[in-house]
Amino acid sequence: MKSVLITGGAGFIGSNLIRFLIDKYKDYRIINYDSLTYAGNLSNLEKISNKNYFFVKGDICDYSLVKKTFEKYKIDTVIHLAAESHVDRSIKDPLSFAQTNIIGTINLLEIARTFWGKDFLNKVFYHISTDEVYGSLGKKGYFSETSSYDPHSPYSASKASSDHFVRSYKDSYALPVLISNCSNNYGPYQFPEKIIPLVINNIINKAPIPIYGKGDNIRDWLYVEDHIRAIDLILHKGLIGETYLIGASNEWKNIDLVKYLILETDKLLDREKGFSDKLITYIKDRPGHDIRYGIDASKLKNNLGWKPLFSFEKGIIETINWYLLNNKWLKNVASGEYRDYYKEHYF
Ligand code: NAD
Ligand code: TDX
Repeated sequence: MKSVLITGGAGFIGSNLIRFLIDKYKDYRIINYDSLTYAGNLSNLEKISNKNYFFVKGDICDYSLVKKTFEKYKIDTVIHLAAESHVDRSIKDPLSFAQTNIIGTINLLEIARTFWGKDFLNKVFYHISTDEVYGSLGKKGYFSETSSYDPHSPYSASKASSDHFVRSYKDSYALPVLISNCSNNYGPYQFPEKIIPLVINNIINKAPIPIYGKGDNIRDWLYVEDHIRAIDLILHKGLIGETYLIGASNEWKNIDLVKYLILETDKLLDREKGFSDKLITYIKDRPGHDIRYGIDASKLKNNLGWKPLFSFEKGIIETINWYLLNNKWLKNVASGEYRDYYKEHYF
């Protein structure tokens, strides 16, 4: 039996990961440690009723609460997802990104190292990171595990720094670590500040769809469930100390992506073809906007046998349908009403 601390488990990827692990590993003890920022929402996990699942409301920067949690649940595995994750917010408020993404990560590393002592047998600290640490590609080439770090936003700089700290704990203390850097995810439970749920939400509400610059920046999209399956594989079969890149070779120009979302969402809403085209609104570009991300995931594919199961067509339809069916969830997180509820219960 493993005792797994998942940080950021109430967020988009974390909640999808917890549901997957609880379903697949009935005997694992899963501890979801999350401070419930605007992006964390326990209704993402409300259908879980499992005696091996525990929630701790706490900040990863809180040394004494993280330490107590390690002691109480005898943590042997950490999957670290908690982060401030939105690039635009990082440009407005870089300090909170440095605090959570850098200091929070060091805090966890230090507690894992001291709590586990010298006995690192069957222990693992798995750090979930992003391809944005590698910066921006031109028309050709792909990121790989040997690409140089070249972050351009406070978000990606803070994630790059956290990656370096994780690696330093491997080299300085022999802490058993794993790192994966994934491309852009999409799917159910993503906060509607990120482009895909934001566009779906604005189509539903007939609101303007903001496109930075000319809309010709490129992102490499992966369905969240394929990311989760990669995390599962890396956790159980990955070589300790290694880094793995995750991506589905699914690059889309932002404007093409938005037009595709409009086409499919209008269809599902029974609107005439092209109805929502008029919502497209070009706005001032994001500062430091990376041109292109593209992943070479051959290490993960060749060494661990991973491959994505969702085509983009299938993943997008699942995603749009989920947001249409869960319009109450969407309205709730977009309005912030759920935060008042949590204030009553947890603050
Ligand atoms: P998210 O913003 O949806 O969720 C982040 C979670 O972390 C929230 O539940 C939030 O409450 C929690 N959190 C934030 N600060 C905290 C703190 N100080 N202490 C405790 N909990 C805190 O993010 P996401 O999209 O699910 O991303 C999860 C991880 O995956 C992040 O580390 C991110 O960098 C990485 N990642 C995301 C993507 C993507 O496309 N979303 C791609 C690659 C990597
Ligand atoms: O309103 C918008 N208009 C727009 O044109 C928003 C929110 C975004 N965009 C563009 C910017 C990007 O080129 O769409 C693209 C995707 O933007 P985001 O959804 O904000 O994602 P990105 O900046 O690529 O970062 C994401 O992917 C990697 C996540 O937020 C990170 O957490 C993850 O690490």
